[in-house]
Amino acid sequence: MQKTQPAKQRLVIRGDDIQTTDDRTDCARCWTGLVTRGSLCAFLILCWLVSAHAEDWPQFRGPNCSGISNTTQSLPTEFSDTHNVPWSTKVGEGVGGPVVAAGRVFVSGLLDDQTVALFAFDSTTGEQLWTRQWTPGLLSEVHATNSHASTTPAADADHVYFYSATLGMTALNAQTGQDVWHQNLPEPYFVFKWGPAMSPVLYKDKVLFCQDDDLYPAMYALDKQTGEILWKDSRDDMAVNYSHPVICETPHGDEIIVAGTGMLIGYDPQTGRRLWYAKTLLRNIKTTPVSFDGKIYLSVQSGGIANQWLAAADASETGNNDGKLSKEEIQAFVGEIKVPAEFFKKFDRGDLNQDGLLEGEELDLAFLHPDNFAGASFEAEDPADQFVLAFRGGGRGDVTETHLLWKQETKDTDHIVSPLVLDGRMLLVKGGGITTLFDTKLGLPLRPRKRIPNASEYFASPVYGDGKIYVAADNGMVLVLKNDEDYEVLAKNDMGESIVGTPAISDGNLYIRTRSKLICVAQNR
Ligand SMILES: [Ca+2]
Ligand SMILES: [Ca+2]
Repeated sequence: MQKTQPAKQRLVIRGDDIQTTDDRTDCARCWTGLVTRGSLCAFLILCWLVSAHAEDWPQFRGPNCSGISNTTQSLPTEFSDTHNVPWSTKVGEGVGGPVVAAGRVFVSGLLDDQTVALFAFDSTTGEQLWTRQWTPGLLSEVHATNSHASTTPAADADHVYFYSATLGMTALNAQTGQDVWHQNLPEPYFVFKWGPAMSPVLYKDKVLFCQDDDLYPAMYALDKQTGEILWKDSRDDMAVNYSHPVICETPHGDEIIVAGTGMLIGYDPQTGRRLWYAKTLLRNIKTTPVSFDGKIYLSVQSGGIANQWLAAADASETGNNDGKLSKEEIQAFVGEIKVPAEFFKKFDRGDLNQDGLLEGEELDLAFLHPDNFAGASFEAEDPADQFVLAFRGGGRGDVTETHLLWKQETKDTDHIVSPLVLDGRMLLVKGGGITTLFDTKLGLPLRPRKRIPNASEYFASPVYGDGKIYVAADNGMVLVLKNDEDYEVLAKNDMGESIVGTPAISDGNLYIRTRSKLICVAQNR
């Protein structure tokens, strides 16, 4: 049944211009779209992280980026893009997840090559509250899986925080969509087209933002009210990573934990000082750790990454496939946008024999910082190794040995999908639908690997609510697993379109961002 939107006034804001429309059809570019009507561990997640409302999903992967909702309401098992769907709407192309705060749901989208948008909807009715649009300017080519609308906003009852690589960080009034503050941040650069994908994370009075790119990797803490940079940690010792900050509550106070090249780092939230590090990770990490109860759980791999720099440019259509990397090949691979001279300084650093080519060890010398070689050192792990591991927070200095709780070698980590840690179990979902399970006390495998009945790539991370685990796949299926030791598959739901962004859960609703739509799913609707 078609739901008709009331012809009331809505704010439509483009850049700094605020327009008011009497009818959404007046503004085709707003993509207000079609709205249809059809239809135990959670409490361990630190409740103080959820400020405005107990069931908010304020940021990437929800409370503390854990994927775990403490919703007390029933969530649906069987659904589709039309069944058990109270509302759905087109929101442009994108891969960032939706967030929910104080009854509003926010999601970003790319409306065309030069229009990036942020939408605000009433989380129950789907009524569009406002939309903002910006012109992002010159955009680098990104990998087909990524998007120029790749980031997940963060939101509380007052503000929504939106990051875009070319626009920086903006805080908007959650109710009206009007600017509250803007903070310019260095535009990230990713030579191998993985592209930007980092999102803001909220902690008390701060907006945290980590961006490990190929030029100026850094971690920032901004003032929620003003956007002022309260502190910044230059992460020059990092290569490209895509891991979000999480909070660890320790006897010494809260710590901000960020995974990265060669190490896991614990930061002082007030000063940004590095309190501790654990040198156990490999070259790059794209999964986000899970932290609760003073512990941090990680899934890491560098399989295939040892040679990915070569594979990306030398073995591409624009390369000559000779096992060496030249500046010309990198430029040809990047295309028209000139590779920054700053980046080629790294190249020169690695080119030991100064023949203008990187090969073998020179690749690591170029792309890894000389002081942070943990992942590539011959004394350290084999770059192809994969692990699940757990640390205790609260250390100081090098805690590699002292705070490691356990470390388990595995062949079944995924390079993007973050683990779900719940009820003493750590669940991994890997491309192809392979699941593995470890106990969180000792890290021991709980059962042999098992395939869930949906062979697909997986980019979204699993989320939990109401005793069920939702696993969204690139092929548009959402698998629903029962949260017990067997992980029985309760349903396989077809959302009709690829899903890359991690779904959100709030107030008995599941919000699924497919490649072009935001779909609200709820029981018996
Ligand atoms: Ca070559
Ligand atoms: Ca060389």
